Amino acid sequence: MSISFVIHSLEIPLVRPFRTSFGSQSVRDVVLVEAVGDWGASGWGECVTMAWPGYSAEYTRGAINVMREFLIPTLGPLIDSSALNSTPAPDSVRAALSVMQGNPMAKSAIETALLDLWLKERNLSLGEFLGVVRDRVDCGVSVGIPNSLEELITEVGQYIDEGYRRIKLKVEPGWDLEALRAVRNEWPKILLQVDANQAYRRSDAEHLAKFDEFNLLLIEQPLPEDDILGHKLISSVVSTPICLDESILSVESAEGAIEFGATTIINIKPGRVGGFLNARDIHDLCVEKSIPVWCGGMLETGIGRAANIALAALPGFTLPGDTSASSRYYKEDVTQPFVLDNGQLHVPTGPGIGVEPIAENLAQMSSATQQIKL
Ligand code: OSB
Ligand code: MG
Repeated sequence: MSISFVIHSLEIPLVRPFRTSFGSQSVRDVVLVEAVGDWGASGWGECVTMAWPGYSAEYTRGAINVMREFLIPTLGPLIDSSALNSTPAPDSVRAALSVMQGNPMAKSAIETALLDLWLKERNLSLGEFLGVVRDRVDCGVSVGIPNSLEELITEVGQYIDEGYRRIKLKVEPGWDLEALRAVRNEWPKILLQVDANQAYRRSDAEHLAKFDEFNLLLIEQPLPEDDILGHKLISSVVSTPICLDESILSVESAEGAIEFGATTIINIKPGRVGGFLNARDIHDLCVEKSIPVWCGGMLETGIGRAANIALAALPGFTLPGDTSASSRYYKEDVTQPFVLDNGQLHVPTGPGIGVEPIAENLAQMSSATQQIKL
């Protein structure tokens, strides 16, 4: 049998610019990986890299390159040896990709495309495969750094009116206490948290302790990715729970950070940890260790979002995720839009990830398409 891959590059304007401590974007450069089986079906995965290495070392053009030159070719023998009309099993795909270091977002996109195809062959949904325990998930929303406090209040007010169950403010030195004070004054009771994307340093511990008065659910990734000791030091000065995002790259790094006392809550993003199998394994570890988890986001289109929502329906995901409706990001999504229903999104139930790109939208948003034959 044979499977070929198509890498679709898309550009989709965001409904508003999204600024974080690592930069700003107004257009999402999306990469969708399509695994095409020779029996006609396709599986889809989204590569969640940004255009530049600001969030992590991976970035879009590098990810496309590593997929084409190394990750897809390394799967050749596995795909060739699979039985007629059958996609290699998810575990074997993960094992084959693991001979290459790093590049978790690129690996995740390929693994998910093959997983989607494998699930479709079995008429199984990703949710059934992962073991979901609910049919809808609580949604939060991540609020970028705006130009003014007035803009912030307007934007947050709009999300609260739409029904979002938790607000996350992006912060950085110079945009933190005032923003928190303004939001807390307006809405004393909402679930509120912040994300610094590594913008502070160990010497900011006393400053971060001032966040405590705002009754936050958590402070996400205040320090650089590799500063595990720093996060432990910060948590001895700050009472608000510290939650790691960028620092958690595997089950082992999760276990290390938990045991060391650097984190008490974890943001799980399938792209950051190299796919849904690793994401599920980190979830299972966190359940065992009584560490609450929530599902992060990377401004995904409906393709990545559909799969994230299934993950977020696992039992350990006890906090609302950054799994927002399509309208939070895009005027038009590449799939049927995900629409908020009383602050929640429904877990897709169709085979595989449960959604497909709408051909017209894909064509219209597409900036380049690369066919890779094994
Ligand atoms: O750190 O969680 C983050 C978006 C891009 C890169 C990193 C992050 C984010 C978000 C938005 O916070 C989450 C989303 O709504 O998809
Ligand atoms: Mg984050």
